[in-house]
Order: sequence, then C-alpha cells, then structure tokens
Amino acid sequence: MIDLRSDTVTKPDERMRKAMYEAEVGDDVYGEDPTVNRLERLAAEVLGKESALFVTSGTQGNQIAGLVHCRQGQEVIMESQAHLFLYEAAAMSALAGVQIKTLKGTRGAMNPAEVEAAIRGADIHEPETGLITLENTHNKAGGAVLPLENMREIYEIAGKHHIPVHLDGARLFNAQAATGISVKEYAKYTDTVQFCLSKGLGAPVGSIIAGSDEFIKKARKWRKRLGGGLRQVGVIAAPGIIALENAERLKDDNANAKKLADGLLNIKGVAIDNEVQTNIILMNLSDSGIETTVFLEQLKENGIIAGGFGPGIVRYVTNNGVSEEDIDETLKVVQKIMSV
Ligand code: TLP
Repeated sequence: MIDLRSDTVTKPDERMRKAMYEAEVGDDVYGEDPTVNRLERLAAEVLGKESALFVTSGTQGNQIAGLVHCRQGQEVIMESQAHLFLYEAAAMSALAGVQIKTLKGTRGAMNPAEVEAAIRGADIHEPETGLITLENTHNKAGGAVLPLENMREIYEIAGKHHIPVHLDGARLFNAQAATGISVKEYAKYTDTVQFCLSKGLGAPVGSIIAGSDEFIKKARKWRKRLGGGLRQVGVIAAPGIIALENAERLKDDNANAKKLADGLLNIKGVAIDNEVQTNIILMNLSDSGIETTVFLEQLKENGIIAGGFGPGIVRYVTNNGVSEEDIDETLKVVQKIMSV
C-alpha cells in the first residue's frame, strides 16, 4: 500500500530501532533518563529556547502550553481552522477552562491588525485574552508556511499587550525545509513551541515543547498531572534524537508533494485548493462528478490510501514511506479513476 493519509503513519527505520534497543535509560520522573535528557537538551538548542520537554503527543504538548499560559475564564485567539480548534476535542476549553476566539486567516496566517483588535479584557464584561496561538505549517491550509514577518508582527503586538504566544509547530521542520529559514528563527517569534517528532521526522512517538526554564518547570508538573510522567522512556526518546538529525530529509517529502501536485493538475477534473509549499496536498473533487468516498475507495482498490479532509476534499500527505516512484504510481491511478 502507498499510504498518503498522513505523515503520522511513518514507521521507525533500522537505525531508530537499533537506537531504541541500545538506549541508556533511567526513571525520567526523577529526571534520570540520560537519553530523554539528551533529546530535550538537543531540542532546546535547535529551537534556541532555554529548556524543552518530551511529551507523548502534539496534542498533549499544545494542551500543556494552554494550561501553563492561561487561567480559567480567559480567551485564546487562534486562526479559525487551527488544529487546536478543529481537532483536539475542545481540550483547551475542557482542560484549561478557556474560550476560543477564532479569526479567519489567509493561508493560515491571521491579519496582525485583526489580532490586535481581538485582544480583550479592559471592560468588566469581557474575558481577558490569555494566549495567542499560531500554527506553522498550517495543516488545514494545506501545509502553508506562515511567513516569518507575519509571526514577528503578531509576536510584537502580543508583547505590547503582555500576552504570550504559543506556536503549534507540529510540522515546523517542513517549513524550515521549504524556506531555508531555520526553526530557531521561527521560534524567536513565539514564547513557546510544540513540534512533533512522530510526523515527517519519522520517530514512532512523541513531541517536544520548548520555552523558558520557568515555563518548562510548570509544564513538567502539568505533564505529571495529566499522567504523562513516564519512567524508562529513553527507549522511545532515542529515535527522536535520530529524527532531529534527519530533518534535512523533509526536503524530499516537500519535493514529492510538489511533483504529485504538478501531476494532478494535468488530470482533467482535478483541482488543487492549496499552493503546495510543503508536504500536504488538498485535492478538490467538488466539480469532478465523483464523490470523495467513492474516489477514496477506488484509490484503495488500486493500492493507495489517502484521507478525506472536509466536503469534496482529499488530502495527500507525503512522508518517508513514499518514494518518487510511488508518486508516479499514484498519478497513474488517479488518471485512471478520473478518466472513467
Ligand atoms: N494532525 C493529524 C490529525 O490530527 C489531523 C494529521 O494527520 O495531520 N498540530 C497539528 C498541526 C497537527 O497536524 C497535529 C496532528 C497535531 C497538532 C496533534 O498531534 P498528535 O497527533 O501527535 O496529537
């Protein structure tokens, strides 16, 4: 099967499995797992932050950020199609007790002036804005890279109002691979950042959150409270170290996505909703006369799996299990389905 559903489907390679086998471990709740400590130091360094923490998932990392930054009754500003808003089971409201204020962005980027206008709290009737979150790359906008300048402007506005900024950087390394702007440069314009080791970077489990020493100290406590304090966890942190060393490889995923998008555009009836900058393609079937579910079934019968991503939309996500030849094969199959 050619699996283009997500970059979460990647499996650990030989090197990662060997590293897991050989990992030095200790009790991480005591801070004694040397492999986790190494991964956290490395991640903090790569991001240019004081400290980092290994967490079980991107969702857990984002939620811990909300819990540390916010108080109950506050409001969090984010883009209207943010993963945090659409796909985390309303966790920020349920756990941190905040309400979400969404702003419609352009290719995932909120307008800084609109962000400033949305900041509230002076009036007795209003909730205080406790946090602003950004997402780079932006999943629902088709892997769109947030421009650095947009992040900088929002960060400056937030600073002026003493509001922290959190970056959901699940795929921040894909942005780096696409633009050549380092993750450290992006992370300059956010107080805290979460990135996933288990997406395109290829590790089987885990995410990192990073920020100041003080933030990570509180985050560690929240992680424990949420049941995320793990013991000899070096066995799953070890592939994370290799994942970080492999970040260059994401250029291949981005190139394969571009190739797939270019090929799809030559097929009659196919439209693509996003400008493909990284590893996500949103194919729009609304005007093709084929139902998304039927299309996905036919793909599957031909050995390819992709995902539905809203009405009429098929999402393809390139990843390290997908080769250039797989892209050729996918194009052949889509051509066949669409020509019937
Ligand atoms: N995204 C998954 C699904 O949940 C949609 C995917 O297949 O794309 N932030 C962003 C931007 C994400 O895309 C995801 C996962 C997460 C956070 C959550 O990460 P996990 O799955 O590790 O909790």
